[in-house]
Amino acid sequence: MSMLTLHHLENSRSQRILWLLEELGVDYKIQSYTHDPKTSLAPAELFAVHSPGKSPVITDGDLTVAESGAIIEYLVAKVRGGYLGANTTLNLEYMEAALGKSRWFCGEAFTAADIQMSFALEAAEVRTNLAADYPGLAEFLKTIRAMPAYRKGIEMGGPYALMGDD
Ligand SMILES: N[C@@H](CCC(=O)N[C@@H](CS)C(=O)NCC(=O)O)C(=O)O
Repeated sequence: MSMLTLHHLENSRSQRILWLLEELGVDYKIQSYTHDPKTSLAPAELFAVHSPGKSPVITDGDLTVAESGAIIEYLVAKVRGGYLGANTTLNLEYMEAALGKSRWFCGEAFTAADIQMSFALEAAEVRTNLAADYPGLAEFLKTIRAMPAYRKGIEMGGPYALMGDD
């Protein structure tokens, strides 16, 4: 797939997209355009990329995105989504491996560390397919949810929206 390209018109609001690309550390290339010296409009080459002939415009593979706001949202989602997704996976894999080595997070006995870890896992359960991808972590949640003190805590605190059905 071809590299993300910013179609950049000189002296224009496209400058903000250059700044954002640099902030996000995205790999990109610039296709530069200059204003028509007679009309001050964008050159015909920019109209060929996207018919209104305005900059900024980005192309990313087969996709063309115009309008500054849409471009900003696209770039932020593309980079942050990838970053968060990759880190979530790394952390869940690490926790799954830990529970592969011992019954609880700090060994064979239940400790407060398990209470500390529970929230991240309950949050992950809502956003991932924990049962299929991380069976050890899913089993951990099932086990803690059957513990009397956990259940009493739910009773004391009222409905807990992160919880699964079981
Ligand atoms: N609402 C658009 C406006 C884009 C726009 O008007 N860009 C100007 C440069 S600041 C442009 O391409 N002018 C060239 C022309 O009108 O031919 C956005 O924010 O992306």
